[in-house]
Amino acid sequence: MRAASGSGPFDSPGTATYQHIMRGTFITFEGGEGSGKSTQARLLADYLRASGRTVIETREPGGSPFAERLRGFILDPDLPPHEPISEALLFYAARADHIASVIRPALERGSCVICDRFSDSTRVYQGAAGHLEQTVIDQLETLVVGMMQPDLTFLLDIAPELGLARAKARGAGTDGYEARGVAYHERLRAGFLDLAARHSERFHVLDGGDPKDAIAARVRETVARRLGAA
Ligand code: T5A
Repeated sequence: MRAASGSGPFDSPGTATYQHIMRGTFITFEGGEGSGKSTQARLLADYLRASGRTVIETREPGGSPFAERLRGFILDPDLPPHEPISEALLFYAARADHIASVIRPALERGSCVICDRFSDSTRVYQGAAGHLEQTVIDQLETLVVGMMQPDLTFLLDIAPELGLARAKARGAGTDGYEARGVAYHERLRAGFLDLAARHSERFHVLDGGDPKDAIAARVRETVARRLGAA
């Protein structure tokens, strides 16, 4: 678990309590629709379990019983038009419970937490592409997430046309985000790449258009290096 800048609801990094409590590793996967995040999160979890680690696989929105209930509501394509701030508050309401009931306890136990999307998705979907001011997201982030920032984030970068075609071919229902136009998905892609450039210490950008096995091998190498150094 990595320290965020600014104060949060948890101890400061460098204090005995902070280092004592947070023994696990927090890894997130980010990217646009159909970029292959869920596939890679699952493959990494299988690999780490096979090498003897305790792994918690989770996702956002969702990941706890309360947050999963909110997920159904947030992703309902028939939700009436609403303010970007309302949408962001719903994601952070779900995230607060997810952190408190799943992520933080697992990291305290020393587990590896692998999360399919986390706060970077809010910064990009509601911020860069949804036009909610980053200062508003910064405030919510400080309030809800604080120090619980990922140690490592994999960005699966993919052309929106390819990602959307994959999501469609998979045959699952279309949520409100997938239904938005290609221009919106281009803004998402640019937003993710910009975020990755600004936080290069934790982001690893991978080509989501590559074959699954090749991506998985690169993910494993990066994680092995990071865990080996921990
Ligand atoms: N959201 C979320 C926000 O707006 N703000 C937030 O703060 C958060 C947390 C979540 C939605 O919520 C939004 C973003 C999202 O729109 P979701 O149902 O969780 O919705 O959907 P996504 O996260 O977009 O996930 P998807 O399931 O659509 O896509 P994935 O996880 O990127 O892709 P995956 O792994 O399921 O793969 C899709 C298909 O492609 C194939 C797979 O087999 C599968 O069929 N595939 C590949 N094919 C070829 N080559 C590869 N390398 C492949 N990798 C996967």
